[in-house]
Amino acid sequence: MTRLITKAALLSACGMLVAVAAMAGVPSAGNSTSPAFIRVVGSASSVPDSIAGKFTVIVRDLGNATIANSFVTVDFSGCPDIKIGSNQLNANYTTNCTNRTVGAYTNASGVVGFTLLGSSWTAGTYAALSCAKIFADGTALTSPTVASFDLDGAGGVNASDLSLWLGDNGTHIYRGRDDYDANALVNAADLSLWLGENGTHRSSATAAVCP
Ligand SMILES: [Ca+2]
Ligand SMILES: [Ca+2]
Repeated sequence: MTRLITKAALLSACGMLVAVAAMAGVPSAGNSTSPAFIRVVGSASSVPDSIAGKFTVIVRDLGNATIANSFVTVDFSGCPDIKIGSNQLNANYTTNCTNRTVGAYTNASGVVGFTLLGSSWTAGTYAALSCAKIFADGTALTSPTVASFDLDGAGGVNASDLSLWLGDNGTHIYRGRDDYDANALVNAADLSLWLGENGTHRSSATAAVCP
C-alpha cells in the first residue's frame, strides 16, 4: 500500500514537473513584477522625466525563471482621460496610437524599464483605479492606475494643472490622474508631490500625443 502511494505520489510529481516544463517561457502574472500605479510624464530638452515616471516590469514564468525578450505592452485604451505620446523619445519602444499601447522587450534578465510620455486632458470622463493594463506576450500582469502631473496636456507641468488638480480634489470623486503617491486617495500629500514635481522642471514640455 505504502509502495502504491509512493508510486502515485511520484507519478503526480512527474506530472507537475511536465506541466511546469510546458509552461516554461510563458509569463506568469503571479511570479512577475509589475506596478499597480504608474505616472505618465513630460520631458525637458527632449529628455523624458524618468525620475518622476520610470517603472520596471520583470517577467517570470510559472517556474519563477525570468523571461528574456518578452514583449511587454502597456495598454491605455481603458483610460479615457490619459493620452500617450506619439513619439516616446525612446528607440526601444513601439507606440501604437490606434490601440493606445506602448511596448518594449525585456532584456536578458527579463527586465524592461519604461518612462512613458503622456498627459491628461479635460476628457469629461475620468478614470478611477486600474484603467491601464500591462501584458507580457499577451498575458495580463497588472492593471495599473495612471497618474499625470500634466492635467491639461499643454505647456508641460504648469499653473493651469494646479488649478485642475484643485478642481478635481474639490469634487471628492477619486480620479487616478491626481494620485501621485499611489495610495488610492487624493489628498494634500498628492498636492505636495505636484508642487515638488513642478519645481523640478523635468516635465516642462508636453509630448505630442496620439489622437
Ligand atoms: Ca499643463
Ligand atoms: Ca494619493
